[in-house]
Amino acid sequence: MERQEIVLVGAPVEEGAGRKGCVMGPDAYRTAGLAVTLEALGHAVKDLGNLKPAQTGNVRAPNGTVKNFAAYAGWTRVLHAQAAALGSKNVFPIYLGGDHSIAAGTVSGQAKAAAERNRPLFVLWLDAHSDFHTLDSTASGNLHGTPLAFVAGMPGFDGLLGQALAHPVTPQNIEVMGVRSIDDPERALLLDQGVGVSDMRRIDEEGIPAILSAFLNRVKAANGLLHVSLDVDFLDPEIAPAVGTTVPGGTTFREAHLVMEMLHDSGLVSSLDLVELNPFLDERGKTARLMVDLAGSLFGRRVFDRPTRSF
Ligand code: B3U
Ligand code: MN
Ligand code: MN
Repeated sequence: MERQEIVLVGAPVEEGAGRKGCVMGPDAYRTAGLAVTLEALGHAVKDLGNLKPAQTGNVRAPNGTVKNFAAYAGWTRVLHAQAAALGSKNVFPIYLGGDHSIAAGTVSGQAKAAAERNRPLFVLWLDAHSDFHTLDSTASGNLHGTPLAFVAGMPGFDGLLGQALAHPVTPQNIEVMGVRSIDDPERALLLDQGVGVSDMRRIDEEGIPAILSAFLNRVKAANGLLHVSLDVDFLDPEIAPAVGTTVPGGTTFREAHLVMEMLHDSGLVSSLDLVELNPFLDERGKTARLMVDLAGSLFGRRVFDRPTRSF
């Protein structure tokens, strides 16, 4: 990867999560030194600061279970517009969450920009959960469990943007990796739609390199762009405690860095979400620093230089 123009976009959103605290996420990444880490790797970094949600007037929740639907719509609209604009420029946006509901806007906006450039958008969803609930299937009503279904074009979400999603991500172009908690309706829909799912068993049996290189080869063959959405709970809670929805048995420090290093070497990644960091639950900044460290690996930090491998 050459020198990148990186743009940081803060999305202090916590309404999609079941507990408060993700609102502090963007500032925790700043405190943990995200910009200086990326600059030290030779990149240019511009921080746009934190966005505010769009006014949505009288958007109504589609049912009584979903929580904070108007906030979800307001954030999705502003982030969709921002991501569509950044995706048409020669910059690399990093969206600083905020809970994972921000990805409804970031990914849909990046997909719009990709479509305008006649490139398919692929999505690598690094998460303990698949976040593939529709507004009808969610039992918790926590909307951070729904953004991937929205961006994949599943029905029932028109209230979010106020119109149908014009550029959904093709479900077969999505890979959910690190997953170890899927609810029954999500499982059925993932299977039906042909979404790629590498759960922890598959990671244990096949290993990160085989799974990820196969996916990256598909992105490359399709001349695709790749959005990476990194949920803190992709990582094992022992190394990343600052998240409201810990699930044991997550990826290790070494596996996570390997994912980032392979992504870097592929040269295919064009945008990134860092989501679900809840600094209120952190231990002396350990999780925030790990997330910044992983971003460093994605942007080219390596211990020993050798000619770039292509996957
Ligand atoms: N699938 C559950 C749990 C969950 C999803 N995403 C997160 N948690 N972070 C739900 O509430 O939809
Ligand atoms: Mn998630
Ligand atoms: Mn998760």
